[in-house]
Amino acid sequence: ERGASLEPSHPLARGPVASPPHSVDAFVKEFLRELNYGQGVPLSRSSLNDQYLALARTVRGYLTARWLETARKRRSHTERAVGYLSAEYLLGRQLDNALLATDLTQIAEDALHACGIELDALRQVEVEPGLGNGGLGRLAACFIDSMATMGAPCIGYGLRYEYGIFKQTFVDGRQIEIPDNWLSMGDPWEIAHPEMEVPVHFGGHTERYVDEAGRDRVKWIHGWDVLGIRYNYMVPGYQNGVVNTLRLWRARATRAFDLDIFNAGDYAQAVRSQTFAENISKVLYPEDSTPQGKELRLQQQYFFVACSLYDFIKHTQPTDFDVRDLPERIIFQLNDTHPVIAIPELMRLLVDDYGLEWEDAWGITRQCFAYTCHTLLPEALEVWPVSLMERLLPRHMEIIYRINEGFLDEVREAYPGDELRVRRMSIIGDHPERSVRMAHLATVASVKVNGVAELHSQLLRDKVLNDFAELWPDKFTNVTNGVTPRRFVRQANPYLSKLITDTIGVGWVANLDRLEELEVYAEDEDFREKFRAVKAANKERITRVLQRRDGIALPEGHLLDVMVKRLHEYKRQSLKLLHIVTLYDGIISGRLDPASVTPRTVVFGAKAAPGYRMAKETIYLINSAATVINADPRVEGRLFMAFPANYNVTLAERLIPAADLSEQISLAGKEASGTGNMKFALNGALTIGTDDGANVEIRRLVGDDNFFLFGMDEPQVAELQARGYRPADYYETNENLRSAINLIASGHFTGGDRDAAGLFVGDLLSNDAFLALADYQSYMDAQARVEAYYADQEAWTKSAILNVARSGYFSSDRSMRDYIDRIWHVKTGV
Ligand code: CJB
Repeated sequence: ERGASLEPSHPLARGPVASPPHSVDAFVKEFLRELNYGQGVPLSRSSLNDQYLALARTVRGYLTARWLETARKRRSHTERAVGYLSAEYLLGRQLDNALLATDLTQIAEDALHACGIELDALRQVEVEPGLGNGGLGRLAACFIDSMATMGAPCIGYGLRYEYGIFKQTFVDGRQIEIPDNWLSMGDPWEIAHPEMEVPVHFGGHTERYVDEAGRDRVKWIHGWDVLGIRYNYMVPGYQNGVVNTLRLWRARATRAFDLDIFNAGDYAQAVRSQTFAENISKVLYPEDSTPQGKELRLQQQYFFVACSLYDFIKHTQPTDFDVRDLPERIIFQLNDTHPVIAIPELMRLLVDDYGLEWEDAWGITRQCFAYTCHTLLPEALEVWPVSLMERLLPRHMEIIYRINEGFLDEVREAYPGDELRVRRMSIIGDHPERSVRMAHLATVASVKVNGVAELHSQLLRDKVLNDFAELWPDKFTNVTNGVTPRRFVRQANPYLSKLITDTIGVGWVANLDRLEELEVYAEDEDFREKFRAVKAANKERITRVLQRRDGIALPEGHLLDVMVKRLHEYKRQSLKLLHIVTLYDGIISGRLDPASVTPRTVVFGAKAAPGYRMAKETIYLINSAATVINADPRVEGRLFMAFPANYNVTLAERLIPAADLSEQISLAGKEASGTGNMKFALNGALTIGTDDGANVEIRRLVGDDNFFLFGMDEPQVAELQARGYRPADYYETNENLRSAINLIASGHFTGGDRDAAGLFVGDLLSNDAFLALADYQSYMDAQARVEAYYADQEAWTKSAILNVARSGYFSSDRSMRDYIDRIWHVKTGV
C-alpha cells in the first residue's frame, strides 16, 4: 500500500515530529538505532567512539525536536533578535550540558547501564571544541547558554576552525604546541549544510557608474571569491524547551578554483590555490589580548562577518523583507573588534546591493550594532594597515573613509578649532603607519559601547575612549561579565550542587540570586561540615584526574592554591612564582621553619601564545621550580607545585571546584574583568586579589572579611608610573625579594644554568612593566593572612560559604538581563 503524499501544509511535513519519550526504554531504543543504523555496528562490536557518537546523536535527537519547535515559534513573530558576532566560542564539552538541559542525565545513565556501558567512560571520549583562546571566547559560550535559558532570541555567529587552540605539552619544562585536530573523530554535534553556500568576495577594485535612475553608484569588481558553508550547533536552554542556534562558517573554494584546476597546465599549483581559499577557516589564531595584524586574520574576520550578515538577511527573514526594517529585527553585538568589519559590510550591502542612499544606510547601520570592548591594554586595540585594507577589501576602505569624513565633521562641529582632538579621534591613524583603528570605527557606529566590569568601563570612559565618552556620554555603559551556573556549578560541582539543592531547592540553577538563601547556613555548624566534605570530595576527584591525566600525585591535606588563566605578563604569574620561591628560599636558608609553613599545593594552568617569548620563559621557570621544590626533602612536603599541561575548559571544570584559594593578581587597571575569578567564588574558594576588573565587585559583594586584598589600586599605579618606576629600588631594599630573585638568577632551578633564567630576571629588574616588584611585599603579607586564616577552618569555611551565597550576581543570566535592558531591548520567554 502506498502512503498518502505529504503536502507542504501537512502537519507531518511542517514538523517537528515529536521528541522521543523520556524513558529508559525509549532511550535504549534510540541509542541502539543510532549505533546500528548511524554507526553501522551492533552493540557487541562497537568501539567506545561508536558508542560515544551514538549517544551524542541520541541526545541530539531530543534536542532537535526542541530546536525545530523553537524555530517554528520564532518564525511566527517578528521580534528583534540578537546576532552575537564573535571570532571565538570556547564551548567545552557538549554531552553533559545537553543531558542536563534536557534532564536526561539519569535516563541516559540507566539506559547505557542496561547496555553494559558506563556513561562516564563515554564522557571521556568527547574532545572539547577549543574554538577560543581564553576569557573572551568562554564568555561568548556562557552568553549564548544564558540567552537560551532565558528564552531570548539569539543567534551566535562565528568560525568553524578546523584546528582550535593548540594542545600544550611540556618537553623538559618548555611549552610545545601540538595542532588540535578536534574533528578527526567526527563531531556529532554539528549539522552541516554543504548546500548552503554564501559567496564572499575579496580583492579587486571598484568602479563608478551611473544607474538607470541617473544616480552615481559604485561597483566592486571582485578579485577572488570563497564560499561560506553553514554549520549549525544547538544551544539548549536549561530545562525550558528552548534551543537556540550557533552558526559557524567554514570556507570552501568556489567552483572557479575547480575549473582552474581542470584547465590549468599546473595541476599542483591549481590545487594549492584551492587550499589557499580553504585556509581561511583552517586555524584559530592563538594570540590572546595581542592582535597579530596578519592578513589571513583579516580574511577570517571579513569572511565570517560577510557570511553572517548575508545569512541573517537572506535566510532568516521573510522573502519580502525590507532592509529598512533591519533595526527592528536585529542587533548585532560586536564581541571586541574582531567582527567590526561588519559595519562597512552592512553599509556596502545597503548602498551598493540594495541601492539605499548613503544617509539612509548610515541611519540604519548606526542602529544595528553595539560594541563590547574587552581590554585596557592600548597595544591590544586592533588596527589594520590602510594598504592591506585597500588590497583585500577596497570597497570597504572607501566606505570607512566616507564614514570617517562624516564623523570628523561631527567632531569639528562639536569642538571647533580643536584639530588635535580630531586627529586623536579619527578612525584613520597615521602612526606608525596609516591604519584603520577598529575600536574607533566600532564606537562611532554603535548604539552602545560597553566595558565588562565596573572599573573597566570607568577606565574606558576616563582613559582609553575618553574623547568619545565626552562627545557621546550616553553611549557608554557597563555590563559586568558573568558565567553560566549550569556548566560551572551544576555540572562541574555535583557535590556542592546537591548540597545547595538539598538546602534551598533546585531553583538556583536558573535563578542564581537564590544562593543568598545560603547566607544563614554559614552559621550552621552541621552545614559547614557538609560544605567541607564537598571540598574534600572535590579534592579527591582532582587528585584522581591529575593522576590519570598528567601522572601528577597531589599530596593530601594541603591548602589548594590555584592560578589558572592565559600566561600574560599583566596577569603576573611571575608574582605567584616569587611567592613560592620566597617560601622555599626561606626554608632552605634556615630563615623559615618548615613546620611553620601551611602545607600548600600551588596549581598552575596556562597556555602561552606561541610567539610570546617572556610568557614561554615564565612557563619554563615555573616548571623548573616545580621540579626542584617538589623533590627537595628540606621542604618536608609542605610545598608542592603542579603545572598540568593543556589547561582547558574540561580541566577547569574539575579543578575550580577543588580550590581553596583563587589567585587573581593582575596589576590594577589591566584585567578588564576576569571570569575565572567568578567561577572560583561560586565554588567556594576565597580570592587573593588586587583591586582590578571584577575583583572589585566580587570583594564588594562577598565582603572584605571574605577576600584577601593586596597591592596598589589603579590610581596608585598611575601615580607610581608617572613618578617613574624603578624595580631595582624594591630589589635593593627588600631582603626576601632580593634573596628569592638571586636564587632564581643563580640557576638553582635551571640545573645551574644562569642564562636560562636570564631573560626573566633581567626583565624583572630593569623593566617590570607590570610592577610585580612594587606589589611583592603587599602580596606576601596577604599570603601570610591567608595562612593564618586557613588555620581556623571554621572561620575559613564560613567565608567560603559566604562567597557562594553572595556571588549569585555573577551569573551570565544577569549579564544577559543587563544587555537586554540597557542595549538590546529584545523580548525573553520563548
Ligand atoms: N580578553 O580573552 C580576552 N581576549 C582578548 O583579546 C581581550 C580580552 C578577556 O576577556 C574577558 C571577557 O570579557 C575578560 O574577563 C578578561 O579580563 C579579558 O582579558
